[in-house]
Amino acid sequence: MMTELVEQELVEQELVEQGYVVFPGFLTESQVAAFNTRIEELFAIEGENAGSEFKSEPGARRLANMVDKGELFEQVIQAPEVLEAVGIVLGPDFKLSSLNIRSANPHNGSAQPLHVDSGALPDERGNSVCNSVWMLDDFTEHNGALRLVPGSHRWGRKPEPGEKPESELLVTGKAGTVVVMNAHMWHGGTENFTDRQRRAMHVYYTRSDKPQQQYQKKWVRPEVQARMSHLGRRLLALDDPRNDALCALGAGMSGFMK
Ligand SMILES: O=C(O)CCC(=O)C(=O)O
Repeated sequence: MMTELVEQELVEQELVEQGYVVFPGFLTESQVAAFNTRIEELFAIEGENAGSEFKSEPGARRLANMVDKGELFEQVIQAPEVLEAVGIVLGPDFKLSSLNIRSANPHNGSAQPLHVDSGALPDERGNSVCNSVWMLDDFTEHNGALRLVPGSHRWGRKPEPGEKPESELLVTGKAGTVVVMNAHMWHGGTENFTDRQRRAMHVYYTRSDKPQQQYQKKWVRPEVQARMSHLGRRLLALDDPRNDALCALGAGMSGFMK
């Protein structure tokens, strides 16, 4: 009990001060394998249309609208430990913004720019965006691991093009590791210098008064919506007229993709 409390306080401290927390070994090897099998199946089925529900990115394969694409993804958005960490960043009132796959191509020749997700800065109510990056391959120094700038979520501005603070660091880890981050913190994928894909799942949340990046009620098929749990429906904002109105005005912002 005591240990749990201490661990919770550490998670909170890291998220508040550094802007991120790492959960190693969050998924087992067989869970990682199951995600990757389904993801490769989807890349093969969707072909050139892969990711078309959102945006494409040079140097990376992407899939979007993942809640719709297999029961294992319906569970992913509801992971209690991740939701607890997201609540520390966003407060109690949040929803899923999008669930995407990003796979940095072998020898892709460039890094993502440092960015904040959805181009969002904290506002008078505080933080509005929180992302989790689920490693589906080992993230190494050479294969396009996530870079981030600890504490930059408190700087109140976005990075200038090409800006590279000295405090930037690389987050490496084994497949199955999950990084929860305040997505106002400057971050981005790095260049993949290896011969293999580097896959990750991005489970992205936003405060309830902001539009979803992908309007889940539009994209997730009715039969999938119908079998969602109470928590799942709430996270997808399926019964939330305010979300309908917000998304009608404009969903779909990325931090750097056009
Ligand atoms: O996949 C990664 O390592 C980070 C990707 C990212 O920051 C993004 O696509 O917004």
